[in-house]
Amino acid sequence: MAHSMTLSTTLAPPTLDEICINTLRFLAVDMVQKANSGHPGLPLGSAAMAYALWDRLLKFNPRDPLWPDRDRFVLSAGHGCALLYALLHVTGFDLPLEELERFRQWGSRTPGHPEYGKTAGVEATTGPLGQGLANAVGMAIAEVAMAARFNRPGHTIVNHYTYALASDGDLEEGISSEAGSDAGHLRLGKLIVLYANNHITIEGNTELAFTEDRMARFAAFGWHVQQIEQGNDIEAVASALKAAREETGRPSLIQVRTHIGYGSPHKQDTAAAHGEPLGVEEVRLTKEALGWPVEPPFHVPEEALEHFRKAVVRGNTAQAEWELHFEVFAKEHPDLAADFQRVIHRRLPKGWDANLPTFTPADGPMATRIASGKTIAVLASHLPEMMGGSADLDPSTHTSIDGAGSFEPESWAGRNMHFGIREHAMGAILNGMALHRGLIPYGGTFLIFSAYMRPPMRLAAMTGLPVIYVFTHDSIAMGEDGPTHQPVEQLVGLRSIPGMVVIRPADANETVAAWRMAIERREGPVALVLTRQGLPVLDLARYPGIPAGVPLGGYILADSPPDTRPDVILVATGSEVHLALEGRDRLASEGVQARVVSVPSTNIFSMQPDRYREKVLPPGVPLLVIEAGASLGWKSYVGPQIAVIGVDTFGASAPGPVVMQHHGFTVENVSKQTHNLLRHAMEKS
Ligand SMILES: Cc1ncc(C[n+]2csc(CCOP(=O)(O)OP(=O)(O)O)c2C)c(N)n1
Repeated sequence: MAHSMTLSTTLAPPTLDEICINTLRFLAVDMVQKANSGHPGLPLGSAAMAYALWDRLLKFNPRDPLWPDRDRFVLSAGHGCALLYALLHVTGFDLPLEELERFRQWGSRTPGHPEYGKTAGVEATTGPLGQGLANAVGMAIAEVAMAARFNRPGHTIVNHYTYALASDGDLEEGISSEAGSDAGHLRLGKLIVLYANNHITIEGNTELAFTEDRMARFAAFGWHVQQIEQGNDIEAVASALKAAREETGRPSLIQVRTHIGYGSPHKQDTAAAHGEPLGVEEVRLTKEALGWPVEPPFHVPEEALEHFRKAVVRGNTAQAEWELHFEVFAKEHPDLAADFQRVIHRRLPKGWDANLPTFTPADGPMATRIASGKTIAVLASHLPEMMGGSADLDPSTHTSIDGAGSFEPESWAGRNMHFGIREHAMGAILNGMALHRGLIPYGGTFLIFSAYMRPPMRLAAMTGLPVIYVFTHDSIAMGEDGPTHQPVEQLVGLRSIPGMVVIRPADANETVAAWRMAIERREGPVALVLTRQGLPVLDLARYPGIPAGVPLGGYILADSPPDTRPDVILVATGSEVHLALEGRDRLASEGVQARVVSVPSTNIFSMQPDRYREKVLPPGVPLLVIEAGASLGWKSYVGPQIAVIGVDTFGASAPGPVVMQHHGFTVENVSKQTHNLLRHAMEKS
């Protein structure tokens, strides 16, 4: 067993660095042991390199964890969070020792994986492997984009590094290749990844499944790569980190040979150290092996604490210097400085929604993706912080900002991002950009491929990140490309993510209102779901309720004649609203009075007070729902007297109108289903 630095084998008294590293190791070990749950192996093996970074190089202020120009540190291997909590505690963040003692317990600030917003100093919610690494790419992108926008000769207001600590699992996940490839292409020189190469994952040795040359792989992505054979050698780690910082034209990967469960006589270098407490006896043996007092647990030697807490003075000083510099910058560039403060605090400027388009039937038929593109053009002219793009689909998604240039190496001021065909990384990069703050990030692809980016979308919702998704080609009506490209279950799937707001506008004017909601929503992500095919524009003169109705999620678009209770309510979303309107006319000619309710967002509608919802959908009135997506969700949503025209198969390859017709999206079927529904209701009453 390679205990080259165990304190018991050296006669010399431990150095302060060694004491500090062991403080981190055993805080983590004791946390896991007390919780009887967690991952001690990675903290034991990676404490030294994390210490080298946090002690020697990382720029942060424990007293102001959100200082905009701090370095970012993402623990991509989120299962090793006991190490992060130990670092946050000892360096003086608002994380008292009692919180470490409550690791993984109800309501603690030390949850089982890092959760952004729960713990001061945690920069990203991590745990699903690979996400953190891609978040770091997004943060590094945000840094260069912000620097391009705000720095001026003599004033480097934005100037920080982004670090990530990644494990084998992070690098095995495909997203690390997507994000790594993008970062290499973009030449993100201030992104530095420490890779804990400990040869162990859950099932055993990495030889079981992970044998490629990781260094060669990242070098091929265009990264600067370095290797360290002895992960406990903090001087080697520190000098590699410095070399990485000097390499300004490429992101850096530092592959560090670490030992999972370092110091544990029976568990080091075995999978047994990965995800379960060492056990009381093994904790004792490990402490003894590394020359650490067995009792008390959660021991923090005074000299270690004193040393770690220098981070507070260091951080305060660094931030004060930055603030002084910012004041001078603000005198010379008052508008720019005000704008910096505005975007960092996610405030919208006055007049941000001026000149938003309104459309008339004369403009139509217009696909909502086209209306979205026109809306982006106006919004982006007022909101320089809007930055986004698509996964190689811009000609289809209409997500680019005309005249704003491409965001490419050496062209960091460009606002149009080219994510390449990398949806998974795109989602996580957008999260990283939002976490960094200062930008309104958005990304587009076809609705069907939202499935490729669900893991980061889920994290965006969990974390409450204001990210905007532009999903086009939103139903079987997209036609000829066939079932592989026709979304069916995506709508209900996205709606089911807690905190995700899905908006599927019915026409160009609803699309403008949807974008307004997306920009205004600061507390979580919004998915805009848009058509490929042209749709009639709803005349605002005839339907004046649209601008006020869309923000409520659902509203009465066209009612039964005044003072009559509708016989049936046709509930529709997106492109099917037009079919509902046609159905209403047809039914009127057949003596049935129908109300049409447009529901651009079920998520938002369900948040409205009962009173409002019952006004829109009075109990007892039968409902026919028309939506070109899986019917799941609607039936429980609105009660028993309901029928759904939906899509519960995979669609088919044919021109869009033909596919829609075969799936029952016709006026005839609306009429037929309504009569069936009413007959059913009569029989039951
Ligand atoms: C996407 C994803 N899949 C699976 C897991 C479950 N998981 C947690 S850690 C881990 C692998 C552990 O190996 P490594 O990344 O090398 O971490 P170490 O063993 O060094 O702690 C797995 C599969 C996960 N967290 N995320």
